[in-house]
Amino acid sequence: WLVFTDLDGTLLDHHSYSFSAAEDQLNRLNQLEIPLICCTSKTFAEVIALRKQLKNRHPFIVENGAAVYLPLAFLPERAIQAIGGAQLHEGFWRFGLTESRAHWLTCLDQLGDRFKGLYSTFTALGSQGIANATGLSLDQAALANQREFSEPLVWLGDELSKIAFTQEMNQLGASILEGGRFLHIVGNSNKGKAMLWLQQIFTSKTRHAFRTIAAGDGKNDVPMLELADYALVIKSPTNPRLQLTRTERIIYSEHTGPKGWASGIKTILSM
Ligand code: 2M8
Ligand code: MG
Ligand code: MG
Repeated sequence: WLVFTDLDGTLLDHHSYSFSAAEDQLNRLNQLEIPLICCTSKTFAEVIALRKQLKNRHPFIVENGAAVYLPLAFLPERAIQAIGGAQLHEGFWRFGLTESRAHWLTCLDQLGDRFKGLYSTFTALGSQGIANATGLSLDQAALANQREFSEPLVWLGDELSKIAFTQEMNQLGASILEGGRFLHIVGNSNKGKAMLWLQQIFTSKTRHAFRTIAAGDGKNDVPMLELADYALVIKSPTNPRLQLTRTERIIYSEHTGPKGWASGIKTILSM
């Protein structure tokens, strides 16, 4: 098994960011030596802080699938070179799968004043604004703003202007993903593509196939929820139930956040 999990609203409570309701199942995954892979909108800096709390040593995926990080000891250096495209970053191998944050900010500039006042980017909000919008502490908000490959923004306009904005950004090569609170400007990366990429790395490392579980609560999780062997759809306190095109091996959690996560993981592992 490999478990790919979203964090906000899934393993972490949407409001308190606590994972305590999932502690028993987290311990169980450890005992069974099942890798828990964070696959999140969060940044490298945020995941590093969370991995310490989770006592997690596995590879992880950040910024909605824009980059995959492998611990240095995960693979020998010749295997890393054979994959290609890795950079050393603070004790990890980083595989960037899309353009930089600066690139997406330039695309926003190219829209000129047309959507002025209809959104506020993380860059414009700054740490204090991000803290206000998310309930994160000022320090945590600063980590959320240390972005490498994507730009989140709060949408302030109506649905129609959001559609127009999305179309114009698409023409500039950007995709718009929806998380629990924000729109995320990214390239053609997503959590599903990054999950398959990393699954392939696990398979070639161990020379055996894995069954995968993907857990998520937001539209940005749909690509991985569609592609995993088992989809664990976590009830969201803010959004309507996610629609998937797959019809089999889906669990819809009864509870939100870590409580729903824990019972869903328990159910799937007993299948
Ligand atoms: C943002 O991500 C969530 C994910 O669903 C959202 O879009 O609401 C990210 O910017 C992340 O870095 C941050 O930690 C999180 C805080 O709620 O919000
Ligand atoms: Mg989420
Ligand atoms: Mg997320």
